[in-house]
Amino acid sequence: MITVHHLNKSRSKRVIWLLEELSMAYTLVTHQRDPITNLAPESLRLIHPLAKAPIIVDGETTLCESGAILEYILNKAPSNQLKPAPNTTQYVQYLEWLHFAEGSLALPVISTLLMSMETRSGDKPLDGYIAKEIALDFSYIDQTLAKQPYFAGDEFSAADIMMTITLEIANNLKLIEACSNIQRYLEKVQQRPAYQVANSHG
Ligand SMILES: N[C@@H](CCC(=O)N[C@@H](CS)C(=O)NCC(=O)O)C(=O)O
Repeated sequence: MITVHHLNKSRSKRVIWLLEELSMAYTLVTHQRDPITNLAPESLRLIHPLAKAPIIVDGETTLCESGAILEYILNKAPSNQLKPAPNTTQYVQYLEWLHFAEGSLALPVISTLLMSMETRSGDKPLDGYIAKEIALDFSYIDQTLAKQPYFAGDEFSAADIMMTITLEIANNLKLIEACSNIQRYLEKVQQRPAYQVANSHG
């Protein structure tokens, strides 16, 4: 059985959400962030040298990186759910968004989060670059969700799980208040019972 090492308020919500959607059994081990530094505790470093959540352990396998973990779990899932069939247009969209969440969108969003915690004053040379990327990315996302209900088309998929967590961070940072399609989308996916189980773990 898969053990999920969950860190409160982190991307490990993606892994719990996916396992709940697939009704797959798992064991949950929760680690708490340091209340002052907000970093992961030493207990996570004992599981994997990178000490970043999520991490899963499955028999002899230990794996970090949320996108890789989602693909690993989907390959083990008893049915071909939450992933469009290869050689379809939906699959191409699925691949793009599955990787876009961490590959492109996380950089400007997490940089904004870190800069919001910065207490030193002075020039912030990356501001211009980040603002440009934020405007470009969220306009593309909002236009996509104006055309279709989910990232891979008409059906909910694991790409939605990857994207939602980054969109939630952006929403907390008030980066997407004007994006009405993203707002409607978030309200919809947050109603899913599997999401609510994942969210209840903090
Ligand atoms: N790209 C990685 C990012 C992993 C990551 O940065 N995790 C954060 C939580 S969302 C973490 O563990 N932070 C605690 C720390 O850096 O000490 C993924 O998608 O899994």
